[in-house]
This record gives sequence, structure tokens and C-alpha cells, in this order.
Amino acid sequence: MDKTITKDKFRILHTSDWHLGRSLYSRRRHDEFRSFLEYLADVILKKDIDLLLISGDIFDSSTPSNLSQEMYYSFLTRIAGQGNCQVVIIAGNHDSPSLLEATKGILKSLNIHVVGAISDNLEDEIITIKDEGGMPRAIVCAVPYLRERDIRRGRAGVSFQDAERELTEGIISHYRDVADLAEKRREELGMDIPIFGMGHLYTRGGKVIDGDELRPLYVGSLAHVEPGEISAGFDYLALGHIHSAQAVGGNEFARYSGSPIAMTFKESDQKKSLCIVEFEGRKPLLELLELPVFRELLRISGDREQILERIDSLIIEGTDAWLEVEFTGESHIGDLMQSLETMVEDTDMRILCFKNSRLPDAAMDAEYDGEKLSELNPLDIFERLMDNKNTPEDEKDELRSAYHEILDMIQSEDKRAEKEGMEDENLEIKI
Ligand SMILES: [Mn+2]
Repeated sequence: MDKTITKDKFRILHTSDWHLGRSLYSRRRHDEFRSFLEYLADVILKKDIDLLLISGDIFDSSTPSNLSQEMYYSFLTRIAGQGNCQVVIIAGNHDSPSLLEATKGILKSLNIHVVGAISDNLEDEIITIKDEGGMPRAIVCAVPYLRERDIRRGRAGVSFQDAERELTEGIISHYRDVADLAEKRREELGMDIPIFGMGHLYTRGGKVIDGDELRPLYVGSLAHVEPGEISAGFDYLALGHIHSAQAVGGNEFARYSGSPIAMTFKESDQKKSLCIVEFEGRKPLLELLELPVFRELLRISGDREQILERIDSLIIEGTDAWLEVEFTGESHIGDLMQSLETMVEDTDMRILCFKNSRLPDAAMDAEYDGEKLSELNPLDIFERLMDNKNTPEDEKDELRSAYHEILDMIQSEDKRAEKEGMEDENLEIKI
């Protein structure tokens, strides 16, 4: 049998961090998610994509609404129905591993491969993608979000630094093990096909939005993994977790695809994209396909006149943008907020957030240095707390790390799995 690949190119599309079900200042964003999924399904068809890689955080919550789940399954059904595109999905920290795993079996019959959690068998993370004729075209190492309990057993008396080091080393060795196993499989096949890695984690040097800028990420206890240490052995590494699209470790083929829609106003200036990589054998060609903006998020700031003027021109434009308005004027704010609400009432525009950075007013609004609680993330609040308690600088890092760990634990709790577990326990007590 001829083992060289005679068929033409193999195209993958990498996306992640959809966060289906996420809202913005309590506003639902189903329309945007629906538009995105329609757009994505069209791209897959038009660009003749062979393999779709979804690198985690499909859902925003571990208990997604029925509507969010309906969107997910409708999309997958459409992809399965429209041609030869296969799919590999890994769970992110927001996803419920057990929820994703629950439909793993049925989805497999549609050539959709799901890895919600690691198992005792590393082979479960290695997927050989075959074309219609049964010819292997690629091998995927689908590593889901790794929880601390997946990697290291908590032991009493282990110092914080040792625990952190064990976690980092555990993650790196997990990637090394799956890459080795995939390499072995490639050798067994005797075919020079590409191997793709998938992961949902922070890597050192990754940049996140902090304030209004893209800044190097501070990750606390969430393992500081060097991108080079987990990308070895992969022709492409499809990462998720960071919402800004970027390559990591100076390697164009180890990338975060970023989220498809701006999740916050801070992300609104970012270009969102999909990563398409075309392989000729193992030779890659990268295309970043810029996504349309499905709903415009606009930030407006200025004094009363500037804001009113801008809103007026937006009304004339007839936009359906969502707005974040910041008053920076010297004069008293007066009834500006009410006036704006009245102005946009009969338009498709909506004001989601109104900030007043004029200090005297701000103090009356019980703000902290012009900040509102609703605009701070949990990490900001922790920083304020440490400042408030005059925590010594040299203790801050360890406290930050411990706090990160708690946040991470809360965020990655698999509520569904636990609910079922509790029911089982109750049953045992009854018996
Ligand atoms: Mn994530």
C-alpha cells in the first residue's frame, strides 16, 4: 500500500473561548453568539476546512442554559451535516467536564471528538483523524483544562513553592507524554502526517487585557508554563484561555485564537479572528481570518456637550451599538444620565454602563478612586484589600497566588458532577 499522502491540502480551523451564555452588564448576547456560529459554519464550508479545533470554554458556565446548549448542538449538527469537517473539542475551566463528556459517545458517531477530562488512559487524549477513505491525515493530542487534582495529589506539609513547582512540572510532563505517544502512533502509521496539540491554560509571556492595554500576564499560582515546554512535538498548538489572539513563545504555530466576540468593553478595540492553518504534508501556512463585529461595543467619554454630541451623531447613523459612557467633565453632571436614556429610548442603541469620573460626584456614589465595584474584577478587589490592610510587599505574591488558587478552584468547580455525586450519596444513606 502506498503510504505517501497523495491527497491535497489539509486545513484546520482553530477557535476557542466562545463562552456561550455570557452576558454583558446583565444583557444577554444570544444574537451575537448565533451570528458567530452561523458565520463559523459558513467559513468551514467555504474554506473547505477538514478539522475544527475548539480549545475550551465553549460555555461560560458549568451549568449552561438550555438555550446555550441548543446553540452548541445545533452548530455541531450543522457541521456534521454539511460535509467532511471533523471536530475536536476540549473542556476549558468554565466548562463542566461531565456535561461535555455526557454526549461524547453520541457525538463520536458524527466524527466529533470530545475530551472533557483526563482519564487513567493517556490514549483517550490521542485522536487519529482519518479522511473519508480511512486514510490517516493528522493526529490530535486533545488535552483538556488540567485541574490541580488531575496533576498532583495534595499532601500535607508541602510548601507553597514546592506545590507550585509540582503543578508546573506535572503539566509539562503531561504534554510531553501525550506528544511522545502521538509520535509513536505516527511512527506506527509510517506516515509523515502533522500532530496537533490542544490545551486550555495560561503560558508565560501571554498577554492579557489589563486596564486598556495588552500587558504581560501575571498568573499567580496558575502554573507558569513556558510555551516552548508544551509546544515541542506539535506541528501546531491550538490554545485557549486567553481572550486576545496571539502567538506565544515566538512560535507562529503555537497560538491563542482568542475569543470570537469582545467579552468586555475593554476588549472592544481588539480585532477578533479565527486561525486557519493549511498543511501540505507537514508544511504549514497560517491565515488569520478577521471576524466581523457582530455587535458594536462603543466607549464614549467627555464632558456633557461632547457626550450629547456623540450620541446625536450615533442616532443619525442608526447604530445598534451598546455603549459605555464616561463623564469626565468639570461641571456637575446634573441629569445627564436621564437625558441620555431618553435620547436612546426609541433607538436600537443601548447604554449599558455609565461612569462618572468627576471626583466629588464619584465620592457621593460611594466609589473608590472613581471605581465602581461592578467594574472591578475579583483580582482588583483583592489588591485593594491588601492595600487597605497594609500588607507588606514581600508577602503579597504568596497571598496573590493563594487567592488565585481559590478563584481557580471556584471557577473550575464542576457543579453538575457534584450535584449528581450528592444525589448518589443521599441514596446510599437511604439504603
Ligand atoms: Mn478559560
